[in-house]
Amino acid sequence: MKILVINGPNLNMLGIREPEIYGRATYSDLVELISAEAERLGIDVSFFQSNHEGAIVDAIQGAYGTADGIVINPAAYTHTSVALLDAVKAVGIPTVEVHISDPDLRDEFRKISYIRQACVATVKGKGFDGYLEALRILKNLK
Ligand code: CA2
Repeated sequence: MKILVINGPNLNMLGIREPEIYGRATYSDLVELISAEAERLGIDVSFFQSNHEGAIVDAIQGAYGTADGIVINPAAYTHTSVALLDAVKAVGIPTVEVHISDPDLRDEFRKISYIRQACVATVKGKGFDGYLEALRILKNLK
């Protein structure tokens, strides 16, 4: 089983700023944690992070015909991007939306998620463990 893990804008800054919201661990710690769980689950995992909406659309399209599942934290694009919603719908790959924090408990504008309606599940407010839960959700769909 192949899963692509996509992280959106500013998540490359994990561990550098706002530790009170996102913790002290870095993006490479996150990649390491997910890789270890994927190995345990027998999943072939790959990673993509970008600060650019179009690049994320390209990554979702690139998963077509190659990935069995997508885990995506679209970060701020969660709350703005119809393009990401359309891309997930277009490829038809089971996708889990993940958020490190719980956006529903923060600013009003974070309560909207465009991508959510195309996702099989949303995991939020569980820190980095949310990505591991997302892997297990996708594995259990198979
Ligand atoms: O909780 C999440 O995972 C979010 O997707 C993170 C986004 C935010 O816009 C969403 O509402 C919820 C922001 C990611 C920014 O990441 C940073 C990491 C370190 C320092 C500064 C920002």
